[in-house]
Amino acid sequence: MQTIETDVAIIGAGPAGLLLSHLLGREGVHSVVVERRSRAYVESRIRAGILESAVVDLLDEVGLGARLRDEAFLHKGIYLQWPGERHHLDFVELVGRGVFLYGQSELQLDLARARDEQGQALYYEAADVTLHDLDAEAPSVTFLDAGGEPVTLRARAVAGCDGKHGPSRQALLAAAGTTYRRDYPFAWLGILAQVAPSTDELIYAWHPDGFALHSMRSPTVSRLYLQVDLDTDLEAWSDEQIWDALAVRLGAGQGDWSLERGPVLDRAVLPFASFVVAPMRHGRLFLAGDAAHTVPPTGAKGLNLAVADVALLGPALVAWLRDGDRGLADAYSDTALRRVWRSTHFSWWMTTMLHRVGDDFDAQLQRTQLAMTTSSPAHAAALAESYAGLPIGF
Ligand code: RFL
Ligand code: PHB
Repeated sequence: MQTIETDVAIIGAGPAGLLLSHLLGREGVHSVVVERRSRAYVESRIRAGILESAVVDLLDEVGLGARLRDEAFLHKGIYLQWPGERHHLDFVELVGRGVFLYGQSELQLDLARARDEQGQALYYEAADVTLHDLDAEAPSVTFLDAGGEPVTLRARAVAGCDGKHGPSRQALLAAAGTTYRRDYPFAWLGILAQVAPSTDELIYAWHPDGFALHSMRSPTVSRLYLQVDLDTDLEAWSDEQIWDALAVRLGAGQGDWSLERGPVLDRAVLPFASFVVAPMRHGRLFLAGDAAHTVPPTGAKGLNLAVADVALLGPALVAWLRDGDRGLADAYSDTALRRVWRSTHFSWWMTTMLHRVGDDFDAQLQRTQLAMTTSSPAHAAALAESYAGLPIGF
């Protein structure tokens, strides 16, 4: 049995966990990261695509911006559409800032390289990760390393950055806390396709058949989503059926717009849910990112929220563990939850406005909401302010 002493045991090597270790390392606070999956798996997961400008600024400030600044695409806004109409909302005009298109897998690579450079202690393929003594001065985390050998991390604090399905949230809830939850009666079918995007900025489409989204990853790779039923069998959809449904819902053939098709590189059904755990801290356990909250992807907030949590948690742990000042750590949960609930509300609102639920009354309200949002500068600015994101530390 190997025992390792550290300041912070970080569970999960997703964006939240790796960024936290980076922020702590810059300030001389030691951490060890424990991840269930292999490095190759973590780095190839296809997930979010949109970064808020305050998030990009933050990454830049902490030395992670070089490739991002070079390769990310600035999007001034989005298109909102419904049959027969497409409207562009220009966030830069409306609220003075846009968003950046940069795949989560790219950010994951940047973070991992930065951790390599610092010689970060990081265990991939860890099994049976278990948290202990979270109320005590010296909490610990035990696991089996990739070779099956038992390891104990003795820490001063534990950061649960282990996503929706990790053990940290359960550990917190076993001691305290409440889960607020909303399930949605649909899912997204997402594809990644080897084809140039048919649009310069993202298209969010309301359609009687269901929602569709045209996003992208690069000038040659497109990312598209369709609203589908919860129990959808991925195999029941051929690539051609997916493209046909996307073409109808995105309005191909209306005016002179068409949807280019290409080979499908990846496809998945993404379940939809929203939950928030409060408080985000118990004793010496702090939750950050998807471990503490999950939003439906319609508002492009999941990754941004994970970064924003860690931007608070990093300095809070430094102030406490290095400088002996507990103020920020004690305030962490309340401060983080302000933004979490704002983003949860926005994600719920976008989801509710754009997804078909089969009720004609709802459909009329959605159409009215869309018309209002695209015709009234005040309504448009409200969407833009939330989508482009609040300052870190809001
Ligand atoms: P992550 O990225 O899920 O990382 C958590 C890490 O913890 C590991 N883990 C464990 N490690 C040790 N022991 C255990 N027992 C563990 N259990 C889990 C996991 O393997 C993982 O590496 O959480 P983090 O860092 O908080 O980052 C949050 C973002 O990843 C997330 O909010 C977004 O990607 C959500 N999301 C999307 N957001 C968007 O804004 N737009 C999207 O298009 C979008 N697509 C997605 C998504 C999330 C998905 N998931 C979680 C299923 C697509 C998918 C498939
Ligand atoms: C994506 O590019 O994967 C993406 C973008 C915006 C969203 C959801 C997903 O709202």
